[in-house]
Amino acid sequence: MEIVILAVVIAVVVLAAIGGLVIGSRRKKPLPPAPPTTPDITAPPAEPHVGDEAETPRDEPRRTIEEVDLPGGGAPTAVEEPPVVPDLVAPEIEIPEPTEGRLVRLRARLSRSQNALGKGLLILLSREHLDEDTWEEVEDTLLTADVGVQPTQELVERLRERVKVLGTRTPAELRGLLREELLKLVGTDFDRTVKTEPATSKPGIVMVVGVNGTGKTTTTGKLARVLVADGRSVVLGAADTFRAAAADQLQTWGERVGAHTVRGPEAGDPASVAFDAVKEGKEMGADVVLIDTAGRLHTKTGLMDELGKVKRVVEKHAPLDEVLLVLDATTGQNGLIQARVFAEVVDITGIVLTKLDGTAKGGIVVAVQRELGVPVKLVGLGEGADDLAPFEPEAFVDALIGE
Ligand SMILES: Nc1nc2c(ncn2[C@@H]2O[C@H](COP(=O)(O)OP(=O)(O)OP(=O)(O)O)[C@@H](O)[C@H]2O)c(=O)[nH]1
Ligand SMILES: [Mg+2]
Repeated sequence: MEIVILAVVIAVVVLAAIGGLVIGSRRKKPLPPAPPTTPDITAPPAEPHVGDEAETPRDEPRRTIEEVDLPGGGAPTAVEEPPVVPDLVAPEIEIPEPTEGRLVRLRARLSRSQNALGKGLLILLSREHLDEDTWEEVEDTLLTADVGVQPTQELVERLRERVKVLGTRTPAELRGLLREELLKLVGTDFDRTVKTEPATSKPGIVMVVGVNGTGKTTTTGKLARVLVADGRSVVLGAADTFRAAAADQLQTWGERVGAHTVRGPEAGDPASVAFDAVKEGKEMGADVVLIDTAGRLHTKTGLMDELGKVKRVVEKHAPLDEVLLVLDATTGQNGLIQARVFAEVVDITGIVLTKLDGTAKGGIVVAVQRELGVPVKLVGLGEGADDLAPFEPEAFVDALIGE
């Protein structure tokens, strides 16, 4: 009996000792880090409102390991990453899409012109009886799509003749016929390459002009990408000195593809910025200098004179290889008036038609070429960085009349 009592006492003492050890060993461990008391400046002000969850929302920005104060200054076990200093980090250079076949890839963007012009004409020409009313509708369709009066009359005449010769018309025949005639109007003989390679010495010089908001800066930025994609080095000249934001906008485009932007003081002389841009382009051995200019109304003679001066000053370096007039396709006939005045002040060598997505007036391509005798070289088909396509008449007409 005594032995049993003794055994029980020993067992109790042993158990107590083990328990104490365990507790003791727990006490010896450092306390877990106390919840941080410093407020998290990345979190929104923590004002509780009725209905707010008591819990911290799951999507609250997480703190990194470096932000948590560890007791005793113990080094964190995780590998420390170097601190990120945003200002010193070089922007990531983008690789623009290749330019070949862009118009084919982007042809769905022409759907509004396609419905109004291409499909509209095919439906009309497929009617059993092509009476005078129908021909009038054909004419209206072309005029509404901004093809212009003279080209419209020519096309209707040609179509009338050819349909008569054809007699019975299959849809395939009609499509082929319309394709041929539209191609003739758009013109396949123009040289539509954007000239950036001067015969004698680098860099090629391109100036971009047009009225306000047509898409000059965007086009300059997109064109820089096209050139970079083709392996050329580009310097940008921010000769829009009216607004500081204009130079920032251009510089942002440049940084995305690693192109240097030359800018001047706000409200400074645009001609001297353009001159400096070409000078720096030469010094840097750049392939091409693209000069963005401020939007100006063609009716403001002072501003138009200024544009003429920008061109003349740049020409002290070398003749310009391209003067691109940027026209907003949605402005229709008004674009033609602008085109005429700009062509008088600076010799336009190519047209960029922007915003062809979102308009049914694709016929403006025909009208503006007629007006200036200068080819459409590029078309803007969206706000995306690679939504600028070299203009290809075949791909354009195919997009209009559909597959
Ligand atoms: N949908 C569409 N929008 C375009 C296209 N090209 C330009 N834009 C938009 O048109 C707007 C004006 O473009 P900008 O490049 O700033 O025009 P800008 O001619 O430089 O304007 P200013 O310098 O003020 O005269 C921007 O919102 C562009 O994204 C295009 O092809 N399609
Ligand atoms: Mg601009």
